[in-house]
Amino acid sequence: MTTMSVEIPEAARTFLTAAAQSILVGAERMPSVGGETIPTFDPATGALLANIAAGGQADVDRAVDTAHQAFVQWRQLSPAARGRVLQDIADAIEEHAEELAILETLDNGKPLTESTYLDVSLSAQIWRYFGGWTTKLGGLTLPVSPAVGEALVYTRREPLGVVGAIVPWNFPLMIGSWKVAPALAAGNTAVLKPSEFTSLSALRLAEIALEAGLPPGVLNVVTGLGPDAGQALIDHPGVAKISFTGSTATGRRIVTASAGSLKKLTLELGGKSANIVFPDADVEAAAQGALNGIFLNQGQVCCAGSRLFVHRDVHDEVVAALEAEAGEILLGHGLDEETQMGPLVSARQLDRVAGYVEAGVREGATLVCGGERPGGALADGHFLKPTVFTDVRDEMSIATEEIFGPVLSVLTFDDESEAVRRANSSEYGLAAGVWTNDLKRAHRVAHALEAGTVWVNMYNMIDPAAPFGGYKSSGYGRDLGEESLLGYTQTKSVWIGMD
Ligand code: TXE
Repeated sequence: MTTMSVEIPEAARTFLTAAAQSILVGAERMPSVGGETIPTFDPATGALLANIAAGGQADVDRAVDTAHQAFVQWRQLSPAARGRVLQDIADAIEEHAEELAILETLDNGKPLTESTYLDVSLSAQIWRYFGGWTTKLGGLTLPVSPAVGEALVYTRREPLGVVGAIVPWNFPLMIGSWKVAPALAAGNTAVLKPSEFTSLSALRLAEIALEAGLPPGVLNVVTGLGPDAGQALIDHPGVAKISFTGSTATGRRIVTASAGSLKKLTLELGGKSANIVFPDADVEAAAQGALNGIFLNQGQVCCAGSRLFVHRDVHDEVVAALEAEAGEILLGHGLDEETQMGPLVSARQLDRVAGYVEAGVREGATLVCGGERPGGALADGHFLKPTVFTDVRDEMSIATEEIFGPVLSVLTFDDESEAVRRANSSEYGLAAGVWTNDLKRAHRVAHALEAGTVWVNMYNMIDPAAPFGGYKSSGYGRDLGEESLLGYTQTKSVWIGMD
């Protein structure tokens, strides 16, 4: 087990000292109108990292007004010019990669290698990808058949106005980017509300975007608690769309709040994704994929492969590999280069996950490894050892509810149709994994699974071009890809009389 060994750079220290001014409206950083702050902690040590502004209704009003003013010009900028700004932001993220990765690791706890090669790297790719779309977002000419005379009909993809992006704490920079970049590419302006647990990288991103040439007011950031700043954003009549990633409970609240104003919504909610290992798979690769599928980001991943269905014939082999490897994962401060797994984001999340471990034992599952907190130098952080349960039954809470932590439930199956049926029996449908060397089975099962993403012989892959989102209670609408871009537009049909 490791402790922090990487020095926090001067730029990041200065940024943290000024974090109380974490509301960014136009080109200005400011404290909240009410002057209140919320502490944010290093989850690896429990030490106070910074105080951020606790924004509320007045702050959201100011940000939405500013975003409306900026919308007038931003939507009229030529597509090429808009795309250029987004691509310059991508370059700037890469130039500031080290600083952004360190902030993300300090605030969220994840290992620096993950912040660097996943969060920051993908964020830059996302801005570049959507920057490329601005010049390709065209309409159609349509072959209409009017009863009288002739007409030319064409469609335009127009922006919605001000978009509210509400994001969680597990991938703050990346999820913030994958909501804001397509919104801006389509000509909208945005107010971003990061999670109160991890607001720093969103604020720094917005500053970097301004320095890279984004006109003031196009992207505003309001930090604060969900029931205050978040609720004010979802209730605001001037917000045309809410794009949200977070818990199913908050998602439902957003649907209710949007009923009056009929805001458009994209909701990416929880998951309980099935990862299925067939007996014809490369078992070693499957075990490795299962580990990656559950322990990435300490299991705080909406598409985590938290239900591992293993065919009875290869069950013992897979479980032996999981047990051996999980025990070797090095826990530590994310800023230590040797760390492979960091702490959970907060004491609340640790309690929640520990509660599920207790429930698993109580309900009769076998705890193969983990389940406890490490002591020594890590005792003050929100750490939990990588945990694997076997003998899990479908109805147990660890097989049905989203745990959002490093806890894997292994279930056994005997045939393909049974595996598909049980995988689909969840209320969620965000993602799934299939491990097989049988080509026909790979496609057959991928088509039968009720999930927005299916990975075959791989897991947890994300790309700016590939839509990401859920079936069933995992939400609706899609992030990423062309589909997400279209979700930030509305279609207008223009009729021209030709007689
Ligand atoms: O989520 P919340 P929490 C799941 C995961 C986790 C659980 C609770 O199972 O254990 O949710 O996490 C903002 N109006 N996921 O409580 O509250 C909030 O400030 C408007 C899965 O942190 O949904 C934050 O910015 N906004 C998920 C964002 O919503 C409100 C990722 C998400 O927080 C609000 C995170 C309100 N009334 C948690 N209340 C995933 N799908 O990846 C809160 N918020």
